[in-house]
Amino acid sequence: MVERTLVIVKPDGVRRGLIGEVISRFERKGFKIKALKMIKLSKDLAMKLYDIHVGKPFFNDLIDYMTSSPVVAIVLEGNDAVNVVRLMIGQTDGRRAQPGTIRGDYSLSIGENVVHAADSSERADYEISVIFDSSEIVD
Ligand code: IDP
Ligand code: MG
Repeated sequence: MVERTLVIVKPDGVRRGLIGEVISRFERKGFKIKALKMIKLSKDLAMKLYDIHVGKPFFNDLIDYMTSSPVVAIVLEGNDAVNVVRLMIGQTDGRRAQPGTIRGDYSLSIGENVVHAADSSERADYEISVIFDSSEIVD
């Protein structure tokens, strides 16, 4: 089923010059880019994006990290986009993520792990609406 998902190149990914690498992997896989922007997340937006993690021990560090420097937010569309993109980014902890995945190839950390991706279709719709106005998404 064709669906959309949200990917974010996190601050460490942007700082390390991995924007193009991340985008090109998804383009080569066959996803269509429906929206794309660089943005410095406000604390409010970061907290909305990660609302499900409120109260967890890493929450404050996560918000500080996500607001520390600009990110690149991308809406991707394609068959089973949510699950395929999650497979392509790999496990949360870069030390455990499979080589060949983005985190498996570029991260050694559970916190600074280069990319974010929505983990369900419902979360994708919600997260896209947090970051993008509908006028910013192409048909
Ligand atoms: P995900 O990004 O693979 O979906 P989540 O469990 O949803 O992983 O966590 C969101 C983000 O919070 C992670 O990508 C990572 O940046 C951070 N995070 C998750 N667990 C930890 C932890 O145990 N220590 C530090 N940061 C964490
Ligand atoms: Mg998650």
